[in-house]
This record gives sequence, structure tokens and C-alpha cells, in this order.
Amino acid sequence: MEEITSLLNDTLARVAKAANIAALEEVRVGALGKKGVVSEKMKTLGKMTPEERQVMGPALNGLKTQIAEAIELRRAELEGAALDARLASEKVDVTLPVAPSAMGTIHPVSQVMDEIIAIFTAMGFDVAEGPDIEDDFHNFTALNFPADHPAREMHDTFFFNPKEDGSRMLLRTHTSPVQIRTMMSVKPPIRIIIPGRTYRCDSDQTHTPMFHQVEGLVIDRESHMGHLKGTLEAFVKTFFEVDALETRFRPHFFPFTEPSAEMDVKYERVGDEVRIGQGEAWMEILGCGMVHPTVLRNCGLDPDEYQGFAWGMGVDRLAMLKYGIPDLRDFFAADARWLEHYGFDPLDMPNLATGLSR
Ligand code: 2NL
Repeated sequence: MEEITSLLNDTLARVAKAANIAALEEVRVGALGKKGVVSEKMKTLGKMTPEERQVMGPALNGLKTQIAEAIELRRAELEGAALDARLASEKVDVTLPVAPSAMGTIHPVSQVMDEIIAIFTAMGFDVAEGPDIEDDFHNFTALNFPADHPAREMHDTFFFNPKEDGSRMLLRTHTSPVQIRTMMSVKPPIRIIIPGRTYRCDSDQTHTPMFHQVEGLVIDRESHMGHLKGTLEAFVKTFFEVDALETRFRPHFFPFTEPSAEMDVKYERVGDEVRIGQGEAWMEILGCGMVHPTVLRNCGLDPDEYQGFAWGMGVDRLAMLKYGIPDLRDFFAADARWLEHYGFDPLDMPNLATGLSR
């Protein structure tokens, strides 16, 4: 019996001294393991007399239980301490900036839209938007398209089935209906750009049935062709990130502007590469002009009081030019590898302070 008491005290002292889970496990194996001291003692029960066994059996079982309980208690203590130590050492500072990488990429068309928006909003323009599904008035009539203008034909325009009154809704063929809606509802001065999707029934190497435009509109009392040139020259220099960019304004025709022009920039082709701002060749970039007096009148503005300028450009083509993307149709192929190559970092919003693109 004394032996059992000293075995108990001895083992409990070892349990208390175990400084970590591994040391505690060693004590457990030494006492309760197959060849442990308690197990060895258990094996001697068989050789005892029934009287002895009646005393020693319960005593040894009690010893075993007490040791096991002490070990479990100490294990919980050690595990708690280990967790506390981990919690103290592994701190997460939630105020740190997120890692500078993110899943997925920004499509070059979205990137170029964001770049154009960054440039014009820095000049003081607002962004305006409107519906993709339009009526004939806002898409054509208000814009001074003659009744028999070819752009109205089934050939170019996606029309919906006629309504009961015979009129047909359509997918806007340009973003100009948004300018019409703005001029009809907002008192000048107006300075807006309109990014958005546009639709024409056309599909080949250089045309897709849905494409992207950004148009712009300035209406004030004395806005003139000089403001138009200054605005658009500043835009292309910033957009192509070339300070010494030469431009030229070539007379053109649009029903909604008078006079109308197309703006070209100097460029050079070196192999497959297009270098904007170098060389002697001219590349068309956008169309523009002074808003036609009839368009102003159609929107309830008096051309003797107000005048202004407008322009429009194709975003898909600008994205191809700026980022050297050879095939328009890849824009709409949703090819993950292409997007990985030509896409942009979602956490790098274009802005004039840190640069438009990286
Ligand atoms: C092009 C040419 C242009 C406009 C769009 C416009 C809108 C209104 C009144 C007058 Cl409401 N003009 N927009 C003006 C000139 C050119 O786009 O080649 N776009 C891709």
C-alpha cells in the first residue's frame, strides 16, 4: 500500500513538472503505457492470493484513474498555454493595406473607358449615361438625320418589332441620345462625357455588332471651335502619354454638327508596331464639330443664345491602338489567357496623379 502511495505521489509530481505536451506524453507512457509502472503492477494481481487481490485491485484501479485524471488536467493546462502563446505571437494588423495583388484583370476596353473618364473629369466634365434601348426621336430625328438617311435603314440599325402605333424602338447606334436627353432637361452650361455600349448590324474584321463609344458635349454661350481644338488636343496628348503629339483637323460631314471635322494624329508603323506621336503618317482618332443649330432647336435651346461643340470616338479601336492589340474579335472571346496577358490590375484605377496605365 505504501508503495502505491509513493508511486502516486511520484507520478503526480512528474505530471506537474511536465513543461510541454511531449514531456507529459512521456510521463503517461512511463506510467500507464503497456510497459508502464502501473501496468506492470496490474500484471502482478494474477499472482496474488484472493485476499490480497481484493485490497490491491481497487487500490491499483484508483491509482490508474487518479494518474489519468491528473494527466488530462495537465494536458488541458498545457494546451491552453500553448494557444495563449500563439495568440500573443501571431498578431494580424487589420489596418495594414491589402496585398497588392487581386484575382482577375480589368478588360482593356474597361481600362480605356476609365482612362478617358479620368482625363475628362479632371478637366471638369461630368459623366452622363442613358438607356441602350432608344426611340427614333432621340437616336435620329433630334440629331438632324433626314427621314431617308441610310443610317436609319434596317441594314445598320437593330430595330425591335413595331409597337401598335407603328413606331419601333431600337438599340442606340451611338451615345448621342444621352446628349439629347441632357440638353432637353439641363440648363446650360453643360460639360458632359458619355461612355457606353452602342450597336450596329455590322460584323467583320474591324466591326462588332456591339461596340463602345465615348462622346462629349459642351454647351455654353460662347464655346467655340478653339475650345474644341484645345480640349481634344489636351485629351489625346494625355491619353497616348505623348507631350509632343501633332494633330490635324480635317473637314468632314455629320448631320448633327456644322462645321464638322475628323481629328488625326501623327504616327509611324515600325514592323507590326504603331507608334503614336512619331513619323509622318496621319491616323484618324475621332470625329467632332460645332453642334448644329437645328439640333439645339430640337432640344429647346435657342441657337442665338447657346452654342457648343461635341465629339465622338470608338473606345475599342483606341484600346487596340494604345495597347497594341492586333485583333478586335479577341475583345469578346472571353479567353482567360488573353485577359491575363492584356488585362489590367483591378487595384490600379487610372488617374492623372500616378499615371493612367502601368
Ligand atoms: C465619330 C463621330 C461624333 C458627335 C459625335 C454629337 C452629339 C450631339 C450633337 C452633336 Cl447630341 N454631336 N456627337 C459629334 C461629332 C462626331 O462622333 O466618328 N464617332 C465614333
